[in-house]
Amino acid sequence: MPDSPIYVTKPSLPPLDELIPYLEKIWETGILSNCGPFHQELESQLCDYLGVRYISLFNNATIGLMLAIRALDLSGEIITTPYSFAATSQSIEWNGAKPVFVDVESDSGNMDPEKIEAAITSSTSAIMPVHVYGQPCNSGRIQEIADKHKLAIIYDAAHAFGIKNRGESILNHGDLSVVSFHATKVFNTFEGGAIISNSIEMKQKIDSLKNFGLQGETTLQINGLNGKMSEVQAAMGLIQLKHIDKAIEMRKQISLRYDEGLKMIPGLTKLCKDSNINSNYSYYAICINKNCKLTRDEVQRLLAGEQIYTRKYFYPALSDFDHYIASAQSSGFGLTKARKLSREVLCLPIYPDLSMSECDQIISILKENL
Ligand code: T4K
Repeated sequence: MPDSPIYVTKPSLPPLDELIPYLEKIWETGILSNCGPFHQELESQLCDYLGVRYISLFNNATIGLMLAIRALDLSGEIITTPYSFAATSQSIEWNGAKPVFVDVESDSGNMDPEKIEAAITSSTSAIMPVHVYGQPCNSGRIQEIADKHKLAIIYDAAHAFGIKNRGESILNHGDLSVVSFHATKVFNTFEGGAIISNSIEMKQKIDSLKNFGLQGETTLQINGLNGKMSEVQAAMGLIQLKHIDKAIEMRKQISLRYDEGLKMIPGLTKLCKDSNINSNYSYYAICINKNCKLTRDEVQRLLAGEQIYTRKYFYPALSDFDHYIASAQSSGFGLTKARKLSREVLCLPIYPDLSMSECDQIISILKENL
């Protein structure tokens, strides 16, 4: 048993003394919020780091998703994935639109592009896929379908900080992408998030929307919200950026250790479609199928008995929540792969401070019992 409990993740925190000069500056200037100097600097540095043109910082990704939908004036039905976190479908509903769930690919957990067209109706305005665990969606195919039917695309890229495919940021795909900087994410600003857009006009619209929809003091362009990131959060982001490459490298080493240690266990596979991307190693998701000695839930209980706390991201599938079940069933789209994954996937602990010996303990418990 480990000396202290191991959770699925633990936030990366920089040395506290690196934050002090930033706090002193904030105290000196009295600028706490409303797109101050740290906020502007973080936007600029993130554009360079991520390889994107325009970024708008947010207080969290959920508000970012809600305002991304508002920025594109979407309504009616939005096609999305049931294999995600509640924020994906909730952001659609907060805009008075209806989430329509289509099934996923079993080897990635991402929306299956070939299921989209059957779900398009005259009310469909957009597609909202999720890059689950940071694995890129098949965005080329999704774009083709969106172009053919004149639909917008918003990527829920909450897990996709820094992911590149053949050297290009996947955050540039679609009309807008929304990334999360929550405490449990690879890059955290305590809470936080951002919308990536492709034009200065769209960035200006989003920046207005997150500031109540105001344009200057006397004009309200549209109903907005308060989605602004504070200066303390932005300062945290500036410091985190100095450490992010090292943090991702440490995650990579843990991921490789799991790959090696878990490869021969019957009925246990890693959920990973594309190993040729620059991953951020944010999640280590395993699939435990019927050929395994124990079920997924039994494996979770076994590890919990050893103070190792895994998570069933994403169980239940969104379409199986009471709130959605009736409409998901009446749509008639089989969601069997999403349901199967939600019953079989377990996310193992992965974070920079997880020691190799703790990682080895987890591997040993699984090898001895499965
Ligand atoms: N879209 C997708 C696809 C998402 O996955 C999410 C969020 C969003 C959109 C929305 O993004 P944000 O609006 O949050 O920016 C967590 C997170 O709260 C949530 O951000 C995340 N996805 C979701 C997948 O997971 P919980 O309920 O699992 O978190 P919690 O509190 O149980 O934390 C897990 C473990 O992490 C704990 O056992 C201990 C550790 N932990 C957590 C926190 C918050 C810490 O050590 N320190 C901490 O401060 O939801």
